[in-house]
Formats: sequence, C-alpha cells, structure tokens
Amino acid sequence: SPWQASVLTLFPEMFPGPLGQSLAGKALREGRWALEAIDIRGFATDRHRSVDDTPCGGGAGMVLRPDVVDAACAAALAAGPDRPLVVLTPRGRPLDQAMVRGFAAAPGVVLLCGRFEGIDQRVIEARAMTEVSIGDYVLSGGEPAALVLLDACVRLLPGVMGAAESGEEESFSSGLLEYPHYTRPTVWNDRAVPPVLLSGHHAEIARWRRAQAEAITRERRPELWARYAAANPIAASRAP
Ligand code: 6GU
Repeated sequence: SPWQASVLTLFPEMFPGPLGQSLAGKALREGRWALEAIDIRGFATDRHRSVDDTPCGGGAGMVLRPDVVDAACAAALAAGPDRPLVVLTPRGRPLDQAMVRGFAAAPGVVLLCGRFEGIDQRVIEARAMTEVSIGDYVLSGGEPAALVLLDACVRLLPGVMGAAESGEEESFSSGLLEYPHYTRPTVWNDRAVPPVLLSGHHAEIARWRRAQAEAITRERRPELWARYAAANPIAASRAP
C-alpha cells in the first residue's frame, strides 16, 4: 500500500499536472505513491449540481457548502481513513519542512483545495482539518498549493530520491539556506570559481560552505538564523 494522496477539487484536470513529470512522476509510475483527484462537484445533490452559496452576513464571492464538502471528505477517507485532512488556504498555518516530514510519515494525505472566497468553517471544524498556507501571497485557488505540498512530501518517500541528494541532506535539515554551487568552466565571463573549491582541501571546503550558508541565512532569513543560532551557540559566537 503506497503513500496515498487524495485531492478534493473543483478542477480535477489540474492533477497530476507537473507531478506527472520528473522525480515525482517517475515515483508515481513506479507505484511509490498514488494520486486520486476527486471532483467535489460529484457530491452535489441538487439538479444544478451547486457546490457553493452566498456568504451568510453578506459580502463578495461564494462559499463552499459544508454538506457537499463533507460528503467529498467521506468518500476520500473511505480509501484510507488514517490520513490527515488538510485544507489549503491562505489563512492556514505556514507550511514548513517539519510539517512536510509529518505528512510524508503518515499513510498519505487528503487535500481539500479552497476556491471562491472560502469553505464553510463548520466542516473544517467538524472534520478537524489542518489549515495550511504555502506563503504570504494570494493564489486564485488551493490547487497549486496542493501540488507544492505533494512535491515536498513525495521527494521524502522511501526510494524516491537517490543517495546523492537523499532528501534531507541539504537546506532546512541543517536549518540553514544552501551554500552557493559552481561547476566548470572554472572561469566564465571573467568570473572565477572560488579558488578554495578547486584546492582539494575537503575540510577547508566544508568550512567555507558552512560559512557561506550561515552568512546568507543571516542576511536573508533572520528568523531562521535566530533559531539556528539558538541551537548552535558555537556557530552564533563565530558570526560577525
Ligand atoms: Cl494554500 N491557497 C490560496 N488560495 N492562496 C494561497 C495559499 C493557499 N497559500 C498561499 N497563498
């Protein structure tokens, strides 16, 4: 029984989309994970197959109906009941690598994609859904966010990534942003590769890379640096 993703959406044709390509696509074809896109409209009950209605209290846009969403959730959970139910919404908790590790360690996920102005809050509470956002900007729907979350999970599944990258070797397992990368030619448009990387001194290279990663994290992501510095007081004391 592979890791099972079920996506509840009004646009099932958006899946697998980019997840049918590259690393995730290969893993999908190899049966290391499975993906089903479930059309929420299939759970409408009236003649007009309506899934949304006007907001109580007034205002712009439409709200997904709780009864329709609940029926779609029940159908998804029938295939694998022990999976977290996640709703993708800009008002959710910001996705981070620790959450991704948790989802990847579960039997799979059920992802509900928000559309219109929102989803009736009662079904979110009744189903104890986890509300997740992928960042502080607004998408027109949760589908691209669901694709992002799934990509982040799938690359951590057993057998998906080679030993070379190994999923958690790089950035965010260390708590630092990545050091810069270089390849041949050693001089390009008057720009030289940093000489230390051509020195063959492995310990010196590792030190240089760590210093670069620490500097870029401090400059770009002070909140990540604060967390790293608290966990690595020696590194913090070394910093300028
Ligand atoms: Cl999860 N959904 C939408 N619609 N917009 C977002 C988002 C999610 N995360 C960031 N922006």
